[in-house]
Amino acid sequence: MKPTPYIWKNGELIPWEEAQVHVLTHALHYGTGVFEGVRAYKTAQGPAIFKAKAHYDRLINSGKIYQMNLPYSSDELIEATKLLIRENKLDACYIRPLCYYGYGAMGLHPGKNPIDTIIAAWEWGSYLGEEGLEKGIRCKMSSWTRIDSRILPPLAKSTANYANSALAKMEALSCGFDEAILLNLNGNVAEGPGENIFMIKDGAIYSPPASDNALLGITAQTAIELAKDLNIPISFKSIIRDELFIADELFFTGTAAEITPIREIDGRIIGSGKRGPLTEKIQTRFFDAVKGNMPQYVSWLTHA
Ligand code: PPE
Repeated sequence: MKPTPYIWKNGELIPWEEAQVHVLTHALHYGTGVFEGVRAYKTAQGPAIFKAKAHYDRLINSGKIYQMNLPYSSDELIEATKLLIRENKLDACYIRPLCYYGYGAMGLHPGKNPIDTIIAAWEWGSYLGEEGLEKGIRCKMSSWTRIDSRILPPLAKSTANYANSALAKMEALSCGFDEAILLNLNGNVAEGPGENIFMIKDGAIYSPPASDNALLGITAQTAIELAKDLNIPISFKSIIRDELFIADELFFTGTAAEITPIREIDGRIIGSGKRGPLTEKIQTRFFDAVKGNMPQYVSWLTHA
C-alpha cells in the first residue's frame, strides 16, 4: 500500500503517519468498529466516488445495529471523502471509512469511550488480480461457516465480522486457492469473505438473500440493476453447494473485487472453465458505468 499525504480523522486532515491509535483502543480489543469499502474511479470529468450515498447510509445502518450513534451524517462523510480525494490528488482509489470505539475505559461495554471516525484513501488495483478479472479465479469451499445473525450480525459491516472472513481467506490461500466460499449454518451458500456470489443457470441469475447471511452488497445491487437493464432475469434464492458445482457461470461482486468470474471450486471446473458470456456482459457494463462512459448511470457517480 502506497501512503497518501493525508487521512481524515474526526473532521480534519492529518498526515498519514500521524494517524495512530492508543494500544488500549476499545475496538482493537473487542472488534467494536463499523466500516465501509468504497471506490472512486477515474472519469473524463475527474475522480468520481461510486454510489457514495449507498455506502455511507450502510455505514450508518451498521452503527445502528451496534447501537453506535455515528457522529457524522452521510452527507458530511461524502464531503469529507471528496476533500480527501482532492487533497491527496488521487485519480482513482479505494476508500476506507471506519468508525470505532476509541481510547477511554477498558471492559466490554464501550460506555463513554469516544467514537472516532477516520477515512483513508489509497490506490488499490484489482483485488483478485487482473488475470482473475479476465480469466476467473479458483475457489475453495471453506471449512469455516459464515457468521449467523444469532452470533454476529452479518448485515452490519463491523470489524468483528472480519475475523470470520480472514480465517476463510487465509485457509483458501494456504490451500493454494485464490478465494473462499462460505456456507451458512443451514448449509446454504452465503458469500465470499469479502464478496457476494452470483450463479447463472439456463440464462437466469441467482444470488443468496440477506436471510442466508449475505451482506447487502452495493456492487451486488449494481449487478442486479445492470442485469435488469440487459433483460436477464435475476432473483434472490437460497442456493446449496451442489448447485454451484453444476452452474453455467459464477461470479463474485464487491467493491474491492468488482466483478470477478469464478472458474473452479475445489478442483471442479465451473461451466466452460473461463469467464462466461453473461458474466462478461455485466462486467463490461459495470466497468463502463463506473468510469462514467454510460450516460444512463451517471447518477451513480459523485465527483470529488
Ligand atoms: N460480503 C462481504 C462479507 C463483504 O465484506 C463485501 C465487501 C461484500 C459482500 C460486497 O459488498 P459491496 O462492497 O457493498 O459490494 N467487502 C469489502 C472489504 C474487502 C476487504 O478485503 O477489505 C470491500 O469490497 O470493500
